[in-house]
Amino acid sequence: MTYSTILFTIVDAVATITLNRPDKLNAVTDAMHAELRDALDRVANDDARVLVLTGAGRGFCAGQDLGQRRGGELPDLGETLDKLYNPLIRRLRALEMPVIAAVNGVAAGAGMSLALAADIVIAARSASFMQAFARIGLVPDAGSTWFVPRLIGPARARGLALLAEKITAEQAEAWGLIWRTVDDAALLAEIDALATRLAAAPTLALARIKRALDLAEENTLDGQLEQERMFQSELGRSADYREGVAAFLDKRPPVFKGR
Ligand code: LHQ
Repeated sequence: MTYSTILFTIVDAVATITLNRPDKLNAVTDAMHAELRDALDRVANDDARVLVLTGAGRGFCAGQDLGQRRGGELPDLGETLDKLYNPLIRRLRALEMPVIAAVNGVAAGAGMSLALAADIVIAARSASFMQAFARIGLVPDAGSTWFVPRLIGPARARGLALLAEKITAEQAEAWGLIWRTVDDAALLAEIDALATRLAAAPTLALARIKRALDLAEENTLDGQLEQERMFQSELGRSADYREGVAAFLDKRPPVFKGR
């Protein structure tokens, strides 16, 4: 498939998807969804060990492309979510490698949800986040009503969703919505360094960490202790655990294969 709305590369086990409709702040179209599906198939089937998600130009992603939504017959937005957004969010969360969102500019509506679906969110200082949905008469979707209160608590989540105000990257970091804010000029280098580091990490363990933390959102302590036991049994038999222990005892850096 040739892409017209995203850019996609895999270099040295680092997969990068760049949303690429800069004139529209990378608002998401049906065509972009199709290209994202195709790219994510390639990420899962290739030798990628980390995925970076970012945007071209001055925005990260302005959510659903509203240009596709003016007039005409009223679409069933539930169907749009069911067919396009929900599978995308589920897929990113389930991806068996870390996903980094490099938020280079505004992340609004479902664009903010997309960023928050990542495991590690790093934003440029000039970037911003907006639960834009209420401005057009909608409820936060694509996971935002799940992600936001868990990350920053119910009081702030309600304020953000009901008032639909933009917050700065620094505010997002201070509230614990994202991992870190960096200077605009440093974003690329920071993301490169982090992606390179994660591409050399014990990928299977990172995949199980993601899953364990997701399961913990619903589990009792008892259930979670059992879950940890099962994952640890599996990882205890992995090549990377063997290598990690050997490298520690040999006082040398480990060489993980991701298995
Ligand atoms: C856009 C968009 C956009 C098209 C900027 N579409 N063109 C909804 C429905 C279906 C099911 C699934 O779920 C969803 C979830 C959603 O995502 S709903 C929320 C959709 N997003 C929004 O409501 C955000 C709309 N955008 C904005 O409020 C502003 O553009 C923000 C605050 C993001 C940025 O403001 P500025 O920096 O002032 O930029 P701008 O407004 O001038 O935008 C630049 C261009 O991008 C402009 O185009 P133009 O041709 O006039 O230069 C905008 O029209 C276009 N654009 N967002 N979502």
